[in-house]
Amino acid sequence: MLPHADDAISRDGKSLILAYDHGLEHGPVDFDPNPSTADPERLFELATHDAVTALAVQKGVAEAYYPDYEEDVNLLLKLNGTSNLWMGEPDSPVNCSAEYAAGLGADAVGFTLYGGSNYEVEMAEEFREAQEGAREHDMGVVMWSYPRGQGVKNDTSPDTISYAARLGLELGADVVKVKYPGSAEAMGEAVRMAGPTKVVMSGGTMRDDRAFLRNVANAIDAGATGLAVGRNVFQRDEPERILDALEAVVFDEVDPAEALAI
Ligand code: FBP
Repeated sequence: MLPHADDAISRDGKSLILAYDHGLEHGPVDFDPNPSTADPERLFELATHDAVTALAVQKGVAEAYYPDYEEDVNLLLKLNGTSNLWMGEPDSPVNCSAEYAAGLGADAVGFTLYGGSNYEVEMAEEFREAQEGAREHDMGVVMWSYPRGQGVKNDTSPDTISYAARLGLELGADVVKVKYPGSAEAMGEAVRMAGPTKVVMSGGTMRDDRAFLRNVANAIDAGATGLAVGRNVFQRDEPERILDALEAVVFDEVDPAEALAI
């Protein structure tokens, strides 16, 4: 972890990363609730919202759309990813190098690590290459730290999430993205384990406004520095409205009920 390495994808030390790698990770089904979001252009437009500090996409989407948005959107390029069609032990093939990401204009790279998977050893070696490559090109490193697979009984238990956060620190991520462990107390422990590595909360499946914003506020209170969210923004009928509220909760620490009334 290097001080300030994530500055390009943060605002006042906090981050709201809009995640849009779902076309690969889950497939077109994730666009069903809001069909216009199948068009990456819609997400790049959303990413110009003041609340959004970076847009996370895969290489192909970046190649096709980022040239038109370089001025207005910070790019977080995922270097690995897997489809829902894969039915084996959790793994995530590398599809882009840090060097290629730098050439596309990325401000940071993203990498999924499935600790506890039978492929953990290979994934950690691949992460090393990505992390060191990012350092060479002055890009931040965001780890999607998602323990799962044969070695993991409960992938969102407080112990598992603390371990996930710690993996981010140990392996040299600037920001580690973890699932919400169910309470502010458990999130606080994960933040403590991550030390100087910043912890952001994963968005998860669609929830009602209040419940979602309450989790986000709890995570911020517990020391998380923001969130990396996909479905809970782009599957809504009015994604801009939830971004307005998230901006208030994450950056101004406004109470969720008040944020929704803005
Ligand atoms: P959501 O906010 O929609 O949960 O997205 C976060 C994310 O990490 C995405 O970047 C990724 O596509 C997805 O979740 C993977 O989720 P999972 O592997 O748990 O299905």
